[in-house]
Order: sequence, then structure tokens, then C-alpha cells
Amino acid sequence: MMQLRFPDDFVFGAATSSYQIEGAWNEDGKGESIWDRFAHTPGKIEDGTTGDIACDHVHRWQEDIGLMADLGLDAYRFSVSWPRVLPNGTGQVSDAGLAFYDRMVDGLLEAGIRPFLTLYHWDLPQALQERGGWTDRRIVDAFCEYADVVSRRLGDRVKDWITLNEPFVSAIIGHWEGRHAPGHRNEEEMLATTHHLLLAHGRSVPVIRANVPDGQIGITNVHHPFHAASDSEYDRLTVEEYDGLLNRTFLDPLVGRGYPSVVPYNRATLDSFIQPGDLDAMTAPLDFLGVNYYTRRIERHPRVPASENLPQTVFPRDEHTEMGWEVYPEGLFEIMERLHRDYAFPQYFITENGAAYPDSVDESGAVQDPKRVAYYQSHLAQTARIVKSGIPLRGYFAWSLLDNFEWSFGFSRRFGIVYVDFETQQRIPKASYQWYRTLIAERAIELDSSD
Ligand code: IFM
Repeated sequence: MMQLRFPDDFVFGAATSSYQIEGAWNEDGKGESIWDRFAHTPGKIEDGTTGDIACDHVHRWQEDIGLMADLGLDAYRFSVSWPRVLPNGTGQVSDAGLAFYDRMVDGLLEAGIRPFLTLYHWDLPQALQERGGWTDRRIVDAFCEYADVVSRRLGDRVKDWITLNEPFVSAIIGHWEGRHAPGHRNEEEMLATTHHLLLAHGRSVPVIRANVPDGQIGITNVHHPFHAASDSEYDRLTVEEYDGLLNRTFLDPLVGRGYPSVVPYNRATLDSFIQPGDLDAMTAPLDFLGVNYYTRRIERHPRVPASENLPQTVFPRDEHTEMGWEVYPEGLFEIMERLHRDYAFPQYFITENGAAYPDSVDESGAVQDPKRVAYYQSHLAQTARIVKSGIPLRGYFAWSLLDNFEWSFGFSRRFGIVYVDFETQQRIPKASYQWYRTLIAERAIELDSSD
């Protein structure tokens, strides 16, 4: 057994997002979001639920901050709902909407918890969708206006800003695969969305910087290592293309390299959206990169028979979460090393990491989640190794504080370290919460031989 200590200033946090927990979907003048519209459309959400109430966090935020304080969190990552603040996306600002975040931020600071604010975690105002949403270039100005309103109001107290959460998901799952709002399946729309998201990010950085001169600004992407199922040429090319799509498309432009060339989409179409100055705007200097890590991806080209692939694919545990995602903690170290080697951001935060498993309340009223505990143990062991290696990783956020609305899966996937009974809204800290609480208190992790 060996123990690794985390630096005293390492930030331990937990994360959530507005649509997934807030509820109060049409209260106090909040505008409709694309997720309200999507979830209300029959057939879009696997279990037929919506985020109308979700964890009712808008009414229970004090109780939720109480849980965070008990857990000993250094930081809490949440997102602001754009249509709660600007019901029509631009123009009229909702005082009630801003006041909610004002109170919540004050509550966090009183509890000694550092707020990390994400501006966009996928709940676009429906009013903007009606004029083309992310496919329409005017979205860039609208996003900058929104960033200005929020950072002006909260920037005296919120110092850690994330422009976008996982733009890959908004673009590809929302506009190409159609599994997320707005539910479109169109490559050209996906590419316009990609470009406008990255441009909105780049253009909003100086806006936030002007309002929060002592702030730190970053973007959060989901990153996986991609492995080839075999060493066939086809599989290796597939890996390069998907790495291009998921990792490089959303990073290369930020460091001045433009879009990658080996990608599974039509580059000429993407290029048609670029206007003079766009690529420069995307390189606005950042203070950190937020990395969401869940699993790795193993790519197999359809032309290569599975029988040829199998010997090359190593599953050290052969364990998968309820999402069907392989548990592969080594991939966290691998991706962080690669990101730092290829992009050298000044700092990193793991802004999400966690696992969905089916949970239930036992006879004693407790929720035992040993698989989630093992998932956190192995991923935090890798986190400690990353810090020890000298990569400037400054913090880790568990996904998620609460069981919540897992997008197209509705409430059927539980990611929380706190169990939520969605009928009664009772919160029950799970065994993984207790495990994380101990880790935060000790600021050290025991590694066993498998770590
Ligand atoms: O729940 C999501 C979150 O909103 C974004 N990152 C991945 C999580 C798990 O799917």
C-alpha cells in the first residue's frame, strides 16, 4: 500500500448543471429552453420524464449547499440557465432569474465554497432556436450579451468561469445524431454549430475578462483517449478521424492551429462558415482547460472483421457502468498527459468524472454503492498520479453531487453521490459521498497494487 497526498490548495469539488437539477422550468418569468421543448416532445426521453421539477434545486438550494458543506467541498461547479436570466435569449433581463444565482452564490461563499460557473450547459433559450439557434451566426453576439450580463452581476464574487460545457455534445449529439435538443440530424448544421460555439467561446472571453479582471476563465470539453481495436490500417485511420472529431476539433482552434484535417466530416463545409478574424478570436488566452473524463473509446472500422480485432483489445477489468461505458481509469492519466504534451494549457481542472449505477435504498434507509466507490477510488488514484507527475492539475469535480435528469435517459441513470427520491425530493448521501468526504478531509489517497 502506498499513500499519495494532494497539495493543500488542490480543489475538491462536485458538479451539476442547470437543466439537470433546477426544475422551476416556467417560474418567475423564466423563458423556455430547447431542453424544455425537447423533453416535452413525446418519444424523446427514454423514460418519458422531463426536467420540469428535476431535483427542485431552485427551491432547495439551501439544503443542497448544506450537503456540500457537510461533504467538505472546496468548490461547486454549476451552470446558469440562459433563459432564466434572459427569457428571450437577448434583450430583457430577468431580475428574478439573476437574483436566484445571486443568492446561491452568496450562500456558497458563506459556506466557504468556491463557485465555478459554467455559462452554457446546453439549455439554449428556445426563442434563439426559433431563429436558427447555434446554426445562425447571430448566436455569437447573443452569447456575448448573455456572458456580459452574468459576469457583470456575479463577477465580484465568482472568479472561476467556464464558457461552454462539452461543445462536442451540443454540436454532434444535438445536431448530427439528434439524441439531444434540438434533435436535428444534419451534418451542415452540426458544422455550423461547432464553428459558432467555438467562436462564441472565443469572443466571450474578453467580455468576461473585462468584467472580472481577477478571474480565471476556461472551457470544458469531454476528452477520451481513442484506441484502435486492432493494428489494421483501417482501425488506425478510424482512431485518427474520431480523435480529430472529438478531441482536436474542439482544442486545435483554441491554440491557433485551426481545425484538424483528418476528420469524419466534410472539412470544406466547416471551412465555409469561417470568416476573417474568426480563427484569431478563438485563440483568446485561457487560464485553464476543464476536462470531463468518463471512459476511453475503442474504434473498429466496419471493414475489419471483429475476429481480427479481438486479440488487440485489452479490457483490464472488463467492467462497464450503466451507461455501457468501460471503466478505464488509466485513460484519465493517458489523456491528461497527451493534452498537456500537445496543448500545454497553464492549468487543468477535471471538471467532471463519475459513474451511473442502479442504486436503491436498503431497509436501513442507506444507499450502498460499492461500484461507484471503486470507480472514484481508481479515478482519484489516477488524479493523484497526474498531480505527482507535475502536470498542473489544480482540481477535481465529482459528477454529480445529486442524482439528476440524465438528458435523453431521463431519471433512469443515477450519477449522484447523493441519492434523490424524485417523488419526495428526499436527499440521501450514498456510501460514495461518505468515501469522498473522508478523502477530502484527509487530502490523501491509498493506492493499492491495481492503481
Ligand atoms: O450528465 C452529463 C453532463 O451533463 C455532461 N457530461 C456527461 C454527464 C454524464 O453523461
